Amino acid sequence: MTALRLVLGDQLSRDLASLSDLAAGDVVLMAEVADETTYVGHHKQKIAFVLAAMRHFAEALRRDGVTVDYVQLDEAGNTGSFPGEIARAVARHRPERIVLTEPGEWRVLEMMRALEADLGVKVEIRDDTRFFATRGRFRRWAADRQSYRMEYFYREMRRETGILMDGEKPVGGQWNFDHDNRARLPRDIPVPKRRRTPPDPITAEVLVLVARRFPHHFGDLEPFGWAVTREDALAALDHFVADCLERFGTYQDAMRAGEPFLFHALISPYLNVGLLDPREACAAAEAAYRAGRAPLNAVEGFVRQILGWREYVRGIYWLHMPDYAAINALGARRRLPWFYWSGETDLNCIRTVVEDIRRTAYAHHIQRLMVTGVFALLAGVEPAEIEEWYLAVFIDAYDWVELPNVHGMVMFADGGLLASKPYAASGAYIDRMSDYCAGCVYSPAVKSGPGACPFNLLYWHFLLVNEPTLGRNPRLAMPYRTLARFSDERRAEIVREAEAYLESLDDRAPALQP
Ligand code: FAD
Ligand code: DLZ
Ligand code: SF4
Repeated sequence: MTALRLVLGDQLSRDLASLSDLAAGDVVLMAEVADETTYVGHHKQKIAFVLAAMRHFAEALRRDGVTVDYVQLDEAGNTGSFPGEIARAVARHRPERIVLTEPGEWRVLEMMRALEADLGVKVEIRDDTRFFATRGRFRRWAADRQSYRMEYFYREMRRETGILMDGEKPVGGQWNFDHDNRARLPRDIPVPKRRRTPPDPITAEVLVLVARRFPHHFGDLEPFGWAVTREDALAALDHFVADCLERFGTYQDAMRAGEPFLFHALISPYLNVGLLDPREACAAAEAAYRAGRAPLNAVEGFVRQILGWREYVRGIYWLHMPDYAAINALGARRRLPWFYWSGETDLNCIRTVVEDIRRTAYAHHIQRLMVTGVFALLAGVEPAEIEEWYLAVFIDAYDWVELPNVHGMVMFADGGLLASKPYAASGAYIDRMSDYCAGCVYSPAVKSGPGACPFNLLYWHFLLVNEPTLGRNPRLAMPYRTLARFSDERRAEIVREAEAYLESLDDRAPALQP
Protein backbone atom coordinates (compact mmCIF):
# COMPACT_ATOMS: atom_id res chain seq x y z
CA MET A 1 0.00 0.00 0.00
CA THR A 2 1.41 3.39 -0.89
CA ALA A 3 -0.76 6.30 0.20
CA LEU A 4 -3.35 6.87 2.90
CA ARG A 5 -5.65 9.60 1.56
CA LEU A 6 -7.62 11.44 4.18
CA VAL A 7 -11.01 12.89 3.21
CA LEU A 8 -12.62 15.16 5.81
CA GLY A 9 -16.35 15.70 6.25
CA ASP A 10 -16.27 18.94 4.26
CA GLN A 11 -14.14 17.52 1.43
CA LEU A 12 -16.71 15.36 -0.34
CA SER A 13 -15.64 16.14 -3.92
CA ARG A 14 -14.45 13.65 -6.50
CA ASP A 15 -12.05 16.25 -7.90
CA LEU A 16 -10.46 16.87 -4.49
CA ALA A 17 -6.74 17.60 -4.87
CA SER A 18 -5.80 14.69 -2.61
CA LEU A 19 -7.77 12.23 -4.77
CA SER A 20 -6.46 13.44 -8.14
CA ASP A 21 -3.72 10.80 -8.43
CA LEU A 22 -5.41 7.97 -6.59
CA ALA A 23 -3.52 4.76 -7.44
CA ALA A 24 -4.14 1.05 -7.04
CA GLY A 25 -3.29 0.06 -3.47
CA ASP A 26 -4.15 3.44 -1.97
CA VAL A 27 -6.67 3.63 0.84
CA VAL A 28 -9.08 6.52 1.44
CA LEU A 29 -9.64 7.18 5.15
CA MET A 30 -12.86 8.80 6.34
CA ALA A 31 -13.65 9.05 10.05
CA GLU A 32 -16.63 10.19 12.05
CA VAL A 33 -15.08 11.57 15.23
CA ALA A 34 -16.63 12.85 18.45
CA ASP A 35 -14.32 15.88 18.57
CA GLU A 36 -15.75 17.22 15.30
CA THR A 37 -19.35 16.55 16.29
CA THR A 38 -18.96 18.46 19.57
CA TYR A 39 -16.27 21.17 19.23
CA VAL A 40 -19.33 23.41 19.28
CA GLY A 41 -22.90 22.30 20.01
CA HIS A 42 -23.77 21.99 16.31
CA HIS A 43 -27.45 22.03 15.27
CA LYS A 44 -28.67 18.42 15.10
CA GLN A 45 -29.41 18.77 11.37
CA LYS A 46 -25.83 19.87 10.72
CA ILE A 47 -24.35 16.76 12.32
CA ALA A 48 -26.86 14.56 10.49
CA PHE A 49 -26.13 16.32 7.20
CA VAL A 50 -22.34 15.94 7.45
CA LEU A 51 -22.38 12.31 8.60
CA ALA A 52 -25.02 11.27 6.05
CA ALA A 53 -23.14 13.05 3.24
CA MET A 54 -19.88 11.37 4.34
CA ARG A 55 -21.48 7.91 4.32
CA HIS A 56 -23.00 8.46 0.87
CA PHE A 57 -19.70 9.76 -0.49
CA ALA A 58 -17.87 6.70 0.84
CA GLU A 59 -20.45 4.46 -0.86
CA ALA A 60 -20.01 6.31 -4.16
CA LEU A 61 -16.22 5.89 -3.96
CA ARG A 62 -16.59 2.18 -3.23
CA ARG A 63 -18.96 1.78 -6.18
CA ASP A 64 -16.12 3.17 -8.32
CA GLY A 65 -13.74 0.54 -6.99
CA VAL A 66 -11.89 2.73 -4.46
CA THR A 67 -10.82 1.11 -1.18
CA VAL A 68 -12.36 3.16 1.63
CA ASP A 69 -11.57 2.65 5.29
CA TYR A 70 -14.59 4.27 6.96
CA VAL A 71 -14.81 4.63 10.74
CA GLN A 72 -18.29 5.19 12.14
CA LEU A 73 -18.94 7.30 15.22
CA ASP A 74 -20.14 4.43 17.39
CA GLU A 75 -17.54 1.92 16.22
CA ALA A 76 -15.62 0.11 18.98
CA GLY A 77 -12.15 1.60 19.42
CA ASN A 78 -12.97 4.95 17.77
CA THR A 79 -10.63 7.39 19.53
CA GLY A 80 -12.90 10.37 18.80
CA SER A 81 -10.21 12.54 17.19
CA PHE A 82 -8.62 13.03 13.76
CA PRO A 83 -5.05 12.39 15.03
CA GLY A 84 -6.24 9.27 16.90
CA GLU A 85 -8.03 7.84 13.87
CA ILE A 86 -5.17 8.63 11.50
CA ALA A 87 -2.71 6.94 13.90
CA ARG A 88 -4.91 3.82 14.02
CA ALA A 89 -5.22 3.79 10.22
CA VAL A 90 -1.44 4.12 9.85
CA ALA A 91 -1.04 1.08 12.14
CA ARG A 92 -3.60 -0.85 10.04
CA HIS A 93 -2.32 0.03 6.56
CA ARG A 94 1.37 0.99 7.01
CA PRO A 95 1.26 3.66 4.27
CA GLU A 96 4.40 5.20 2.79
CA ARG A 97 2.76 8.63 2.96
CA ILE A 98 -0.40 10.44 4.01
CA VAL A 99 -2.01 12.74 1.44
CA LEU A 100 -4.62 15.32 2.33
CA THR A 101 -6.19 18.54 1.09
CA GLU A 102 -5.71 21.53 3.37
CA PRO A 103 -8.51 21.59 5.95
CA GLY A 104 -10.92 24.51 6.00
CA GLU A 105 -10.06 25.49 9.55
CA TRP A 106 -6.94 26.73 11.26
CA ARG A 107 -7.65 24.44 14.24
CA VAL A 108 -7.61 21.33 12.03
CA LEU A 109 -4.68 22.48 9.87
CA GLU A 110 -2.57 22.74 13.04
CA MET A 111 -3.51 19.14 13.90
CA MET A 112 -2.50 17.94 10.44
CA ARG A 113 0.78 19.82 10.47
CA ALA A 114 1.77 17.93 13.63
CA LEU A 115 1.12 14.50 12.09
CA GLU A 116 4.45 13.97 10.34
CA ALA A 117 6.50 14.44 13.51
CA ASP A 118 4.02 12.51 15.65
CA LEU A 119 3.61 9.50 13.36
CA GLY A 120 6.94 9.37 11.52
CA VAL A 121 5.15 9.16 8.14
CA LYS A 122 5.56 11.68 5.33
CA VAL A 123 2.52 13.99 5.15
CA GLU A 124 1.63 15.91 1.99
CA ILE A 125 -0.90 18.75 2.40
CA ARG A 126 -2.27 20.03 -0.93
CA ASP A 127 -3.98 23.33 -1.84
CA ASP A 128 -7.76 23.23 -1.88
CA THR A 129 -8.50 23.79 -5.56
CA ARG A 130 -12.26 23.90 -5.04
CA PHE A 131 -12.13 27.69 -4.68
CA PHE A 132 -11.63 30.22 -7.48
CA ALA A 133 -8.67 31.73 -5.64
CA THR A 134 -6.05 29.72 -3.80
CA ARG A 135 -4.78 31.12 -0.52
CA GLY A 136 -1.64 32.23 -2.37
CA ARG A 137 -3.68 34.06 -5.03
CA PHE A 138 -5.57 36.02 -2.40
CA ARG A 139 -2.33 36.83 -0.57
CA ARG A 140 -0.92 38.30 -3.79
CA TRP A 141 -4.05 40.42 -4.29
CA ALA A 142 -3.87 41.67 -0.69
CA ALA A 143 -0.09 42.22 -0.67
CA ASP A 144 0.22 45.94 -1.30
CA ARG A 145 -3.11 47.14 0.02
CA GLN A 146 -3.64 49.20 3.17
CA SER A 147 -7.26 48.09 3.40
CA TYR A 148 -9.19 45.41 1.58
CA ARG A 149 -12.59 45.82 -0.03
CA MET A 150 -14.61 42.97 -1.44
CA GLU A 151 -15.73 44.96 -4.48
CA TYR A 152 -12.19 45.34 -5.88
CA PHE A 153 -11.31 41.72 -5.28
CA TYR A 154 -14.58 40.70 -6.94
CA ARG A 155 -13.86 42.75 -10.06
CA GLU A 156 -10.45 41.17 -10.35
CA MET A 157 -12.05 37.71 -10.05
CA ARG A 158 -14.60 38.60 -12.75
CA ARG A 159 -11.79 39.64 -15.11
CA GLU A 160 -9.71 36.59 -14.26
CA THR A 161 -12.52 34.03 -14.68
CA GLY A 162 -14.43 35.76 -17.49
CA ILE A 163 -17.68 35.20 -15.59
CA LEU A 164 -20.35 37.73 -16.67
CA MET A 165 -17.84 39.51 -18.89
CA ASP A 166 -18.18 40.79 -22.44
CA GLY A 167 -14.52 40.88 -23.36
CA GLU A 168 -12.86 43.40 -21.04
CA LYS A 169 -16.19 44.88 -19.91
CA PRO A 170 -18.69 43.64 -17.32
CA VAL A 171 -21.93 42.38 -18.88
CA GLY A 172 -24.52 45.17 -18.79
CA GLY A 173 -21.81 47.82 -18.47
CA GLN A 174 -21.81 47.74 -14.68
CA TRP A 175 -19.98 45.58 -12.13
CA ASN A 176 -22.62 45.66 -9.44
CA PHE A 177 -26.43 45.86 -9.49
CA ASP A 178 -26.90 45.96 -5.72
CA HIS A 179 -29.09 49.07 -5.81
CA ASP A 180 -31.73 47.01 -7.69
CA ASN A 181 -31.64 44.30 -5.02
CA ARG A 182 -33.18 45.97 -1.99
CA ALA A 183 -36.94 45.75 -2.53
CA ARG A 184 -39.45 44.91 0.15
CA LEU A 185 -41.49 41.81 -0.72
CA PRO A 186 -45.09 42.75 -1.59
CA ARG A 187 -47.81 40.58 -0.02
CA ASP A 188 -49.12 39.37 -3.40
CA ILE A 189 -45.80 37.89 -4.62
CA PRO A 190 -45.91 34.15 -3.95
CA VAL A 191 -42.87 32.32 -2.63
CA PRO A 192 -41.88 29.09 -4.42
CA LYS A 193 -42.33 25.73 -2.70
CA ARG A 194 -38.86 24.36 -2.00
CA ARG A 195 -37.50 21.02 -3.08
CA ARG A 196 -36.76 18.64 -0.22
CA THR A 197 -34.95 15.31 -0.33
CA PRO A 198 -36.62 12.61 1.79
CA PRO A 199 -34.10 10.61 3.89
CA ASP A 200 -33.06 7.26 2.36
CA PRO A 201 -32.10 4.27 4.58
CA ILE A 202 -28.49 5.51 5.06
CA THR A 203 -29.68 8.95 6.16
CA ALA A 204 -32.45 7.43 8.30
CA GLU A 205 -29.80 5.44 10.19
CA VAL A 206 -27.78 8.62 10.78
CA LEU A 207 -30.90 10.42 12.06
CA VAL A 208 -31.38 7.66 14.66
CA LEU A 209 -27.70 7.99 15.67
CA VAL A 210 -27.91 11.78 16.01
CA ALA A 211 -31.17 11.63 17.99
CA ARG A 212 -29.53 9.20 20.42
CA ARG A 213 -26.08 10.82 20.74
CA PHE A 214 -26.91 14.54 20.60
CA PRO A 215 -30.31 15.07 22.25
CA HIS A 216 -29.19 18.27 24.02
CA HIS A 217 -27.85 20.01 20.92
CA PHE A 218 -29.76 23.01 19.56
CA GLY A 219 -32.44 22.56 16.93
CA ASP A 220 -35.03 20.13 15.59
CA LEU A 221 -33.60 17.08 13.87
CA GLU A 222 -36.70 16.42 11.78
CA PRO A 223 -38.18 17.04 9.32
CA PHE A 224 -34.81 16.60 7.58
CA GLY A 225 -34.93 17.41 3.86
CA TRP A 226 -31.35 18.34 2.93
CA ALA A 227 -29.64 16.67 -0.02
CA VAL A 228 -26.77 14.40 1.02
CA THR A 229 -25.49 13.23 -2.38
CA ARG A 230 -23.99 15.05 -5.34
CA GLU A 231 -26.93 14.07 -7.54
CA ASP A 232 -29.48 15.57 -5.16
CA ALA A 233 -27.34 18.67 -4.56
CA LEU A 234 -27.23 19.21 -8.34
CA ALA A 235 -31.01 18.82 -8.44
CA ALA A 236 -31.28 21.47 -5.69
CA LEU A 237 -29.15 23.85 -7.79
CA ASP A 238 -31.33 23.19 -10.87
CA HIS A 239 -34.46 23.85 -8.82
CA PHE A 240 -33.04 27.18 -7.61
CA VAL A 241 -32.10 28.30 -11.12
CA ALA A 242 -35.46 27.24 -12.59
CA ASP A 243 -37.82 28.40 -9.82
CA CYS A 244 -36.13 31.07 -7.68
CA LEU A 245 -33.28 32.84 -9.48
CA GLU A 246 -35.53 35.20 -11.45
CA ARG A 247 -36.63 36.97 -8.25
CA PHE A 248 -33.50 36.24 -6.17
CA GLY A 249 -31.94 39.63 -6.83
CA THR A 250 -34.87 41.98 -6.34
CA TYR A 251 -35.95 40.38 -3.04
CA GLN A 252 -32.51 39.31 -1.82
CA ASP A 253 -32.72 41.48 1.31
CA ALA A 254 -36.42 40.96 2.07
CA MET A 255 -37.78 39.02 5.05
CA ARG A 256 -41.25 37.56 5.59
CA ALA A 257 -42.50 35.79 8.72
CA GLY A 258 -43.11 32.08 8.11
CA GLU A 259 -40.99 32.08 4.90
CA PRO A 260 -37.33 31.64 5.84
CA PHE A 261 -36.14 30.64 2.35
CA LEU A 262 -37.86 33.11 -0.02
CA PHE A 263 -35.87 33.08 -3.31
CA HIS A 264 -32.50 32.11 -1.81
CA ALA A 265 -30.46 29.25 -3.26
CA LEU A 266 -30.13 27.02 -0.16
CA ILE A 267 -26.87 25.66 -1.55
CA SER A 268 -24.29 26.84 1.00
CA PRO A 269 -24.28 23.48 2.85
CA TYR A 270 -23.54 21.72 -0.45
CA LEU A 271 -20.85 24.16 -1.57
CA ASN A 272 -19.18 24.02 1.83
CA VAL A 273 -18.88 20.23 2.01
CA GLY A 274 -17.97 19.88 -1.66
CA LEU A 275 -21.15 18.31 -3.07
CA LEU A 276 -21.38 21.33 -5.39
CA ASP A 277 -18.57 23.32 -6.96
CA PRO A 278 -18.77 27.14 -6.89
CA ARG A 279 -17.79 27.22 -10.59
CA GLU A 280 -20.80 25.14 -11.62
CA ALA A 281 -23.14 27.26 -9.47
CA CYS A 282 -21.93 30.48 -11.16
CA ALA A 283 -21.99 28.83 -14.60
CA ALA A 284 -25.60 27.66 -14.11
CA ALA A 285 -26.71 31.19 -13.17
CA GLU A 286 -24.80 32.80 -16.04
CA ALA A 287 -26.30 30.31 -18.52
CA ALA A 288 -29.80 31.24 -17.28
CA TYR A 289 -29.02 34.93 -17.92
CA ARG A 290 -27.57 34.30 -21.39
CA ALA A 291 -30.64 32.21 -22.28
CA GLY A 292 -32.95 35.03 -21.17
CA ARG A 293 -34.34 33.03 -18.25
CA ALA A 294 -33.11 35.31 -15.43
CA PRO A 295 -32.43 39.05 -15.21
CA LEU A 296 -28.95 40.48 -14.80
CA ASN A 297 -29.55 42.01 -11.34
CA ALA A 298 -30.40 38.51 -10.03
CA VAL A 299 -27.55 36.72 -11.76
CA GLU A 300 -24.90 39.32 -10.94
CA GLY A 301 -26.15 39.41 -7.33
CA PHE A 302 -25.85 35.63 -7.05
CA VAL A 303 -22.42 35.49 -8.72
CA ARG A 304 -21.16 38.30 -6.44
CA GLN A 305 -22.11 36.27 -3.35
CA ILE A 306 -20.08 33.28 -4.53
CA LEU A 307 -17.25 34.67 -6.65
CA GLY A 308 -17.00 37.78 -4.47
CA TRP A 309 -18.05 37.37 -0.84
CA ARG A 310 -17.39 33.66 -0.39
CA GLU A 311 -13.87 33.86 -1.81
CA TYR A 312 -13.13 37.16 -0.10
CA VAL A 313 -14.05 36.01 3.43
CA ARG A 314 -11.98 32.86 2.97
CA GLY A 315 -9.02 34.95 1.82
CA ILE A 316 -9.28 37.23 4.86
CA TYR A 317 -9.54 34.20 7.16
CA TRP A 318 -6.34 32.58 5.95
CA LEU A 319 -4.47 35.85 5.68
CA HIS A 320 -5.10 36.80 9.30
CA MET A 321 -5.56 33.62 11.29
CA PRO A 322 -4.87 32.80 14.07
CA ASP A 323 -4.61 36.38 15.37
CA TYR A 324 -7.83 37.48 13.63
CA ALA A 325 -10.17 35.72 16.08
CA ALA A 326 -8.56 37.40 19.10
CA ILE A 327 -8.97 41.06 18.07
CA ASN A 328 -11.81 42.86 19.88
CA ALA A 329 -11.59 46.36 18.40
CA LEU A 330 -14.75 47.67 20.08
CA GLY A 331 -13.93 46.04 23.43
CA ALA A 332 -17.33 44.27 23.50
CA ARG A 333 -17.74 42.13 26.63
CA ARG A 334 -21.43 41.30 27.17
CA ARG A 335 -22.62 37.70 27.56
CA LEU A 336 -24.89 36.45 24.76
CA PRO A 337 -28.56 36.87 25.74
CA TRP A 338 -30.17 33.55 26.50
CA PHE A 339 -32.92 34.16 23.96
CA TYR A 340 -30.47 33.46 21.10
CA TRP A 341 -30.80 29.81 22.17
CA SER A 342 -34.33 29.70 23.57
CA GLY A 343 -36.12 32.09 21.23
CA GLU A 344 -38.00 33.31 24.33
CA THR A 345 -38.10 37.06 23.76
CA ASP A 346 -40.67 39.70 22.99
CA LEU A 347 -38.54 41.05 20.13
CA ASN A 348 -40.62 39.57 17.32
CA CYS A 349 -37.85 39.78 14.72
CA ILE A 350 -35.37 37.80 16.82
CA ARG A 351 -38.00 35.32 18.00
CA THR A 352 -39.06 34.65 14.39
CA VAL A 353 -35.51 34.18 13.12
CA VAL A 354 -34.41 31.96 16.05
CA GLU A 355 -37.52 29.80 15.55
CA ASP A 356 -36.76 29.54 11.81
CA ILE A 357 -33.22 28.44 12.60
CA ARG A 358 -34.37 25.94 15.21
CA ARG A 359 -36.65 24.28 12.64
CA THR A 360 -34.42 24.51 9.55
CA ALA A 361 -30.77 25.16 10.62
CA TYR A 362 -30.96 28.01 8.09
CA ALA A 363 -31.45 31.77 7.90
CA HIS A 364 -30.62 33.96 4.93
CA HIS A 365 -27.92 36.60 4.96
CA ILE A 366 -30.09 39.57 5.96
CA GLN A 367 -31.63 37.68 8.85
CA ARG A 368 -28.09 36.75 9.96
CA LEU A 369 -26.65 40.23 9.39
CA MET A 370 -29.43 42.70 10.18
CA VAL A 371 -31.47 40.86 12.83
CA THR A 372 -29.39 38.50 15.00
CA GLY A 373 -26.18 40.25 13.93
CA VAL A 374 -27.14 43.88 14.47
CA PHE A 375 -28.69 43.15 17.86
CA ALA A 376 -25.45 41.49 19.04
CA LEU A 377 -23.41 44.41 17.68
CA LEU A 378 -25.60 47.07 19.31
CA ALA A 379 -25.75 45.16 22.60
CA GLY A 380 -21.94 44.85 22.68
CA VAL A 381 -21.87 41.06 22.88
CA GLU A 382 -18.40 39.55 23.29
CA PRO A 383 -17.33 38.45 19.75
CA ALA A 384 -16.33 34.93 20.83
CA GLU A 385 -19.78 34.34 22.38
CA ILE A 386 -21.77 35.34 19.31
CA GLU A 387 -19.31 33.52 17.02
CA GLU A 388 -19.88 30.29 18.89
CA TRP A 389 -23.61 30.75 18.39
CA TYR A 390 -23.27 31.28 14.61
CA LEU A 391 -20.92 28.32 14.31
CA ALA A 392 -23.37 26.11 16.22
CA VAL A 393 -26.77 26.93 14.79
CA PHE A 394 -26.31 26.96 11.00
CA ILE A 395 -26.04 23.93 8.75
CA ASP A 396 -23.44 25.68 6.56
CA ALA A 397 -21.19 26.98 9.37
CA TYR A 398 -17.43 26.37 9.20
CA ASP A 399 -14.83 28.55 10.85
CA TRP A 400 -13.34 29.90 7.58
CA VAL A 401 -16.67 31.39 6.47
CA GLU A 402 -18.46 32.01 9.77
CA LEU A 403 -15.61 33.83 11.51
CA PRO A 404 -14.97 36.66 9.00
CA ASN A 405 -18.70 37.16 8.49
CA VAL A 406 -19.36 37.47 12.21
CA HIS A 407 -16.11 38.87 13.59
CA GLY A 408 -15.57 41.28 10.69
CA MET A 409 -18.87 42.01 8.99
CA VAL A 410 -21.28 41.83 11.94
CA MET A 411 -19.25 42.73 15.03
CA PHE A 412 -16.65 45.04 13.43
CA ALA A 413 -14.30 43.37 15.91
CA ASP A 414 -11.46 43.49 13.36
CA GLY A 415 -11.61 47.29 13.38
CA GLY A 416 -12.56 47.55 9.71
CA LEU A 417 -10.25 45.07 8.03
CA LEU A 418 -13.10 43.32 6.21
CA ALA A 419 -15.83 45.98 6.04
CA SER A 420 -15.58 49.75 5.93
CA LYS A 421 -18.22 50.39 8.59
CA PRO A 422 -20.34 48.49 11.11
CA TYR A 423 -23.84 47.60 9.91
CA ALA A 424 -25.42 49.35 12.93
CA ALA A 425 -29.09 50.14 12.26
CA SER A 426 -32.21 51.08 14.18
CA GLY A 427 -35.55 49.26 14.00
CA ALA A 428 -36.47 51.22 10.85
CA TYR A 429 -34.37 48.90 8.66
CA ILE A 430 -36.12 45.73 9.87
CA ASP A 431 -39.48 47.49 9.52
CA ARG A 432 -38.68 48.48 5.92
CA MET A 433 -37.50 45.03 4.84
CA SER A 434 -39.89 42.71 6.70
CA ASP A 435 -43.34 42.22 8.18
CA TYR A 436 -41.89 41.36 11.62
CA CYS A 437 -42.71 44.69 13.31
CA ALA A 438 -46.45 44.38 12.69
CA GLY A 439 -46.55 41.45 15.12
CA CYS A 440 -44.30 43.00 17.79
CA VAL A 441 -45.07 44.49 21.20
CA TYR A 442 -42.56 47.25 20.38
CA SER A 443 -42.85 49.90 17.70
CA PRO A 444 -40.04 50.85 15.32
CA ALA A 445 -41.52 54.37 15.21
CA VAL A 446 -41.06 54.91 18.97
CA LYS A 447 -37.53 56.10 19.74
CA SER A 448 -37.51 56.08 23.55
CA GLY A 449 -39.70 55.40 26.55
CA PRO A 450 -42.48 52.78 26.77
CA GLY A 451 -42.96 50.70 23.62
CA ALA A 452 -39.72 51.87 22.01
CA CYS A 453 -38.09 49.29 19.75
CA PRO A 454 -34.95 48.05 21.57
CA PHE A 455 -32.96 48.42 18.33
CA ASN A 456 -33.76 52.17 18.51
CA LEU A 457 -32.65 52.43 22.15
CA LEU A 458 -29.44 50.58 21.48
CA TYR A 459 -28.53 52.25 18.16
CA TRP A 460 -27.71 55.69 19.56
CA HIS A 461 -26.18 54.14 22.66
CA PHE A 462 -23.86 52.09 20.42
CA LEU A 463 -22.72 55.21 18.57
CA LEU A 464 -22.25 57.10 21.83
CA VAL A 465 -20.18 54.49 23.66
CA ASN A 466 -18.07 53.75 20.58
CA GLU A 467 -17.49 57.38 19.61
CA PRO A 468 -13.76 57.25 20.49
CA THR A 469 -13.25 54.38 18.01
CA LEU A 470 -15.89 55.08 15.35
CA GLY A 471 -16.44 58.84 15.55
CA ARG A 472 -13.98 59.58 12.72
CA ASN A 473 -15.18 56.86 10.36
CA PRO A 474 -16.17 58.81 7.21
CA ARG A 475 -18.98 56.35 6.45
CA LEU A 476 -20.56 57.16 9.82
CA ALA A 477 -20.25 60.92 9.40
CA MET A 478 -24.01 61.43 8.99
CA PRO A 479 -25.21 59.69 12.19
CA TYR A 480 -22.37 61.25 14.18
CA ARG A 481 -23.40 64.70 12.89
CA THR A 482 -26.94 63.98 14.11
CA LEU A 483 -25.63 62.74 17.44
CA ALA A 484 -23.61 65.95 17.83
CA ARG A 485 -26.88 67.92 17.78
CA PHE A 486 -28.35 65.91 20.72
CA SER A 487 -28.54 67.84 24.01
CA ASP A 488 -26.69 66.57 27.09
CA GLU A 489 -30.06 65.58 28.59
CA ARG A 490 -30.95 63.54 25.50
CA ARG A 491 -27.59 61.77 25.61
CA ALA A 492 -28.00 61.00 29.33
CA GLU A 493 -31.50 59.64 28.64
CA ILE A 494 -30.17 57.37 25.85
CA VAL A 495 -27.49 55.96 28.14
CA ARG A 496 -29.93 55.47 31.03
CA GLU A 497 -32.61 53.72 28.95
CA ALA A 498 -30.23 51.56 26.93
CA GLU A 499 -28.25 50.44 29.95
CA ALA A 500 -31.40 49.60 31.90
CA TYR A 501 -32.54 47.52 28.92
CA LEU A 502 -29.17 45.75 28.60
CA GLU A 503 -29.16 44.99 32.34
CA SER A 504 -32.57 43.35 31.96
CA LEU A 505 -31.30 40.79 29.43
CA ASP A 506 -31.05 37.23 30.68
CA ASP A 507 -27.55 35.98 29.96
CA ARG A 508 -27.56 32.56 31.56
CA ALA A 509 -25.12 30.16 29.91
CA PRO A 510 -26.58 27.45 27.66
CA ALA A 511 -26.08 23.81 28.62
CA LEU A 512 -25.89 22.36 25.14
CA GLN A 513 -23.17 19.76 25.18
CA PRO A 514 -24.33 16.22 25.90
P1 FAD B 1 -27.83 32.75 -1.17
O1 FAD B 1 -28.31 33.96 -0.51
O2 FAD B 1 -28.70 32.14 -2.17
O3 FAD B 1 -26.39 33.07 -1.81
C1 FAD B 1 -25.74 32.15 -2.70
C2 FAD B 1 -24.41 31.70 -2.13
O4 FAD B 1 -23.53 32.79 -1.96
C3 FAD B 1 -24.47 31.02 -0.78
O5 FAD B 1 -24.82 29.67 -0.90
C4 FAD B 1 -23.04 31.20 -0.28
O6 FAD B 1 -22.21 30.16 -0.71
C5 FAD B 1 -22.59 32.49 -0.94
N1 FAD B 1 -22.59 33.60 0.02
C6 FAD B 1 -23.51 34.56 0.13
N2 FAD B 1 -23.13 35.47 1.05
C7 FAD B 1 -21.97 35.05 1.55
C8 FAD B 1 -21.09 35.55 2.55
N3 FAD B 1 -21.33 36.68 3.20
N4 FAD B 1 -19.99 34.83 2.84
C9 FAD B 1 -19.72 33.68 2.19
N5 FAD B 1 -20.51 33.16 1.23
C10 FAD B 1 -21.62 33.85 0.91
N6 FAD B 1 -22.29 31.37 4.89
C11 FAD B 1 -21.84 30.14 5.06
O7 FAD B 1 -21.72 29.39 4.10
N7 FAD B 1 -21.48 29.67 6.29
C12 FAD B 1 -21.58 30.45 7.40
O8 FAD B 1 -21.24 30.01 8.49
C13 FAD B 1 -22.06 31.78 7.25
N8 FAD B 1 -22.19 32.60 8.31
C14 FAD B 1 -22.67 33.86 8.12
C15 FAD B 1 -22.79 34.70 9.22
C16 FAD B 1 -23.25 35.99 9.06
C17 FAD B 1 -23.36 36.89 10.23
C18 FAD B 1 -23.59 36.46 7.77
C19 FAD B 1 -24.06 37.85 7.57
C20 FAD B 1 -23.48 35.65 6.69
C21 FAD B 1 -23.01 34.34 6.84
N9 FAD B 1 -22.90 33.47 5.75
C22 FAD B 1 -22.42 32.21 5.94
C23 FAD B 1 -23.21 33.95 4.41
C24 FAD B 1 -24.67 33.75 3.97
O9 FAD B 1 -25.56 34.18 4.96
C25 FAD B 1 -24.94 32.29 3.64
O10 FAD B 1 -23.94 31.79 2.80
C26 FAD B 1 -26.28 32.15 2.94
O11 FAD B 1 -27.29 32.66 3.75
C27 FAD B 1 -26.50 30.71 2.59
O12 FAD B 1 -27.76 30.52 2.05
P2 FAD B 1 -28.04 30.34 0.48
O13 FAD B 1 -27.26 29.21 -0.05
O14 FAD B 1 -29.51 30.30 0.34
O15 FAD B 1 -27.42 31.69 -0.05
C1 DLZ C 1 -18.64 19.36 10.84
C2 DLZ C 1 -18.14 17.96 10.94
C3 DLZ C 1 -18.79 17.06 11.77
C4 DLZ C 1 -20.02 17.42 12.53
N1 DLZ C 1 -18.34 15.80 11.91
C5 DLZ C 1 -17.27 15.39 11.20
C6 DLZ C 1 -16.74 14.08 11.34
O1 DLZ C 1 -17.21 13.27 12.12
N2 DLZ C 1 -15.69 13.74 10.56
C7 DLZ C 1 -15.12 14.60 9.68
O2 DLZ C 1 -14.18 14.22 8.96
N3 DLZ C 1 -15.56 15.86 9.59
C8 DLZ C 1 -16.61 16.27 10.31
N4 DLZ C 1 -17.05 17.55 10.22
C9 DLZ C 1 -16.33 18.48 9.34
C10 DLZ C 1 -15.04 18.95 10.03
O3 DLZ C 1 -15.37 19.63 11.23
C11 DLZ C 1 -14.24 19.83 9.06
O4 DLZ C 1 -13.58 19.00 8.15
C12 DLZ C 1 -13.23 20.69 9.75
O5 DLZ C 1 -13.93 21.66 10.47
C13 DLZ C 1 -12.28 21.36 8.78
O6 DLZ C 1 -12.96 22.31 8.02
FE1 SF4 D 1 -37.76 43.87 15.97
FE2 SF4 D 1 -38.11 46.38 16.86
FE3 SF4 D 1 -39.53 45.50 14.79
FE4 SF4 D 1 -40.00 44.53 17.24
S1 SF4 D 1 -40.29 46.64 16.54
S2 SF4 D 1 -39.84 43.33 15.34
S3 SF4 D 1 -37.95 44.52 18.11
S4 SF4 D 1 -37.33 45.76 14.86
